[in-house]
This record gives sequence, structure tokens and C-alpha cells, in this order.
Amino acid sequence: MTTTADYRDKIPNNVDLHEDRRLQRALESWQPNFMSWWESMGPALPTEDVYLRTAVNVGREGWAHFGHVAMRDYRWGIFLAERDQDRRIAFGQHKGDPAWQKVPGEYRAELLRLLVIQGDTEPASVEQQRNLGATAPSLYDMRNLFQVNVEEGRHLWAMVYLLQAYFGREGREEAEQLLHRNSGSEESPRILGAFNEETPDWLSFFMFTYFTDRDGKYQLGTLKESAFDPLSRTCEFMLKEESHHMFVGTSGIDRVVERTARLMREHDTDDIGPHGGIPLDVIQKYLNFHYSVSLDLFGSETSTNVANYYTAGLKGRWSEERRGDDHRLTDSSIMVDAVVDGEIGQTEVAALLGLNTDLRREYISDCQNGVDRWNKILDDAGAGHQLRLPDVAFNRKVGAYSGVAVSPGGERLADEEWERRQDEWLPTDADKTHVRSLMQPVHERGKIAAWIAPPRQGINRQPFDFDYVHLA
Ligand code: BYC
Repeated sequence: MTTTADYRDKIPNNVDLHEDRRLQRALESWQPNFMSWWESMGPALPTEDVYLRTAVNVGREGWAHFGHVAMRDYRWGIFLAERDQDRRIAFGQHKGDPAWQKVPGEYRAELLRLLVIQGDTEPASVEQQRNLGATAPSLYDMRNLFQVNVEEGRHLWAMVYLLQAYFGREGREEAEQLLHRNSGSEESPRILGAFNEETPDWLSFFMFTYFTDRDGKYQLGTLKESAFDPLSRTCEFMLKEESHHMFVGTSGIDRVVERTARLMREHDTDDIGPHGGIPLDVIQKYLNFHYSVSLDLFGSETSTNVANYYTAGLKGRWSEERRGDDHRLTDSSIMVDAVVDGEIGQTEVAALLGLNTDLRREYISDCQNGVDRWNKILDDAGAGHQLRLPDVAFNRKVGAYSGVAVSPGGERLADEEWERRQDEWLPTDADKTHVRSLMQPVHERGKIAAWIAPPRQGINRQPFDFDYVHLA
């Protein structure tokens, strides 16, 4: 395998695609469908070109090239991290065996399902973010949005490659379906709940890239452990791209919070809406929403699906190899969230059944890091208020707490109290209208909207006032 991308091929790749004519033809016949999906469902704002990074090799150093490119000419391609010839399966009943280079017949259906769920999220997020370019607070932010979009498009390519290379006709049909389902569609919606929600404004976008892309990080981290080596190597490279997406979320919320704190100080009030800012309580409500919806993406607290995936070696744990146990988990147990005697509590289950909970906990502690940094910004500005993650049981639609009314503080509520008070905790129409009213586009070089602070530095050491995007 080569590590450098082959850009002579119609489809850039480091998997020697030209050696497999059948696969090459299958992917080349999917390519125009992808392009027409991108044209109709991808970024709506017409642009001439955008300062984008493109993957040129998968090695540790210098994998990315930066330059202005017309988005439709972006080199979407297929890149897998380098192969470790001696890689062995790290967990489950096949622990210690050589990693698989082909799909074992007995796990075909499960692997296909995992790839389809993963693949479905990638184009979904592009669809959700389709209209955001028109209201970008700066060209810098607009460029970051488009970078995220083209890379999610590439992640779709990554999954489609695996489907077409390893799953025959079924894989090709699923690849078509990935372009057929659409976010929010009545007839054929995206598979997971959060990917059918709207991303109508930039606060939602930053929350999405902080909380929902972070689910992606954790799910990809477990698939990176997979015994199916091509999936593992695919996810390893996707994770490199993913870190920029989370940077966009973290630093985006940093900058909103910074601006909010400043307006609160300047005007000596929490009510900064009339001064063109996003009030802290509205930021908290958006956080509550995006966090709780993202918690749902980890599935139920106890799941036989996840137990089977683990035992089979298809999906591991976060940092599997750093865990100090037997990596089989047949004799251990875990406490998982549950409703116990009508109250929010925990119950003990077999460790294998509780693996969604294990992953969700890793995710939650990572999410807390962002909240800590935003609180430091608030403290440094003397804002006198803090943000916090709501309780894990708050506003859940999947798992043990779905349909159970719980306050952000973790208090069990009567349904009637939830109905009466949910506007205190989740964005109301008035909150959304206010946020949307602030989303006036700033498309002039070096300028920024008044509801967000400028970034500390530009992209790839370029200044903030660089011509990141040329509009058409
Ligand atoms: N919405 O046994 P359970 C990303 C279904 S994000 C609707 O608890 P399991 C990205 C479930 O499918 C990462 N349905 O579930 C981020 C199951 O259906 P069946 C995406 C849901 O299987 C930003 C049933 O309920 N990747 O990459 O243990 C931008 C019972 O559930 C939901 C993955 O998720 C939901 N939220 O766990 C771009 C990795 N949750 O079998 C990209 C692959 C569950 O009864 N997926 N259901 O028909 C998986 O590992 C697992 O399927 C899940 C669910 C973790 C999603």
C-alpha cells in the first residue's frame, strides 16, 4: 500500500484502486450520484473557491495541503491509515488472532449495519448545515463550515468504499440509500435522531460540532479498534480530520461566551439581547438541548447489540488497549443508569451489556472539559455566572430515561411540572427567533458579526483578514 494519495485517478486513493477494475467501476458509477447529491443537498451559498485543506498522505507529518479550491472540485477520496502487518485483535472472543482483512461470513450483517449507521450520519450533517453559509459571521467561519462539510463528504466516501469493496451487491445498494435518505425527510429520514434535527443558526452549528461531532469521535474510536482491519484503518484516518471539526465547536463556543461576557460587563446586565449578544441563559439552553440529543446517540444503557459487537470483535471500547482488564469482559459487571423504584438511579448489569454506558461516560467527561474552559472565560471576565452540563437523565428520548421527566439538576419531576417549566431549560421559539435575528451575514474580509468574538488566530497561520472564501 502507498501512503501518498494517488491524484492521477479519477478518485484519489491510497488503496491502489486501479488494481481492482470492478471496484473502480462501481465507485466511478457512484461518483456522479454523489456529485448531484452535493449540488442539491450540499452548501447552498454559491462560492468561487474556498481555502481548504486536502489530504495528500496519511503519514504523521504533512498529511494536509492548503489552497483555494472550487468546492465541487474538492478531491474527495479514499484514505486508510497505514497497515500494521502484525496487528492482532485486542478484545472479544477472537482476542489475539490476526486482524481480519476480509469480512467473516458470520459477522457480515452486523458489520454492514454498523457501516450503514456510521455512513448515514456523514451526509446527514452536510444536509443539516446546508444553509449556514448565507449567515456566516465572518469569512473565517464560513471557511471552517465548508471545511467541515467537504470532510464529512469524504467520510461518506470512506464508508462507501468499505461497503462497495467488501459487501458486494448489498453494499452497492446501501451506498445508494445513503444518498437517498435525507435529514428531516418525512418518507426517508436519516437513521439516528440527532441527524434529523435542524441546524438553523451558528450557535446550533457550534453546539453540534462540539457535542454531536464528539459522539462521532467516540464512535469512530471504538470502530478503530475493530478486528476488521480496513474499518479500523479507515476510522483512524477519519479521526485525524474529525479533530478540526471539534476545534470549530470548542473555539466557536469560546468566542460566543467571550463576547457575551464582555457585553454583560460593558452594559452591567445579564440581559444583553437588546445589545446584540446571545444571553448566557440562552447559550445554556442550547447546550442543554445539543448535549441531551447527543447522549441519545450512544443507544440504550444496556444493549445486546453492543455486547454482540464486542464479543465478535467488531466494535471495541474507547482506548481498548489501555484498559487493564481481560478485554473479554465475560465475568465482570458495570453499574448503569436506570430508573430504580421510580427514581433516577443505577443498576448492576453484565459489563458486556453495559458497553454503551461505558462509552457514554467517557464522552461525558470529555464534554465537561469544554464547560470548564467556557467557565474560565466567564470567570476571567467577571461574569458571575457559569455554564454546566445538565444531568444525564435530562430530556432523553432513547434508553432508560426516555419519557422520564427530569430537571437539568437531576430532579425527577411530575409530567405536569416538566410541561410547565421546560421553557426554562430548552430553547423557546422566542430564544430561537432572537438568535436567528443576530445571524446577519458578514462577508467582508477581516470583519466579524457583533455576537461573537474574533478568533485568536487564523487557519494555517494565515491572518484573520485573509481571503478565506471568494463568493461567486
Ligand atoms: N436514534 O440496542 P440499542 C458521527 C436504535 S456520529 C434512532 O440501544 P445499539 C458524526 C438502534 O439502532 C457517530 N434510533 O442500540 C457526528 C436499535 O435499532 P434496532 C455515528 C436509535 O445498537 C457529527 C434500537 O434503537 N456512528 O459520526 O446498542 C457529524 C435499540 O438500541 C438511536 C455510530 O453511531 C437513536 N439515537 O446502539 C458527522 C456508530 N439509538 O437494532 C458524523 C455505529 C439507538 O432495534 N452505531 N437506536 O433496529 C452503533 O454503534 C449503534 O448502532 C448505536 C446504537 C450506538 C447507534
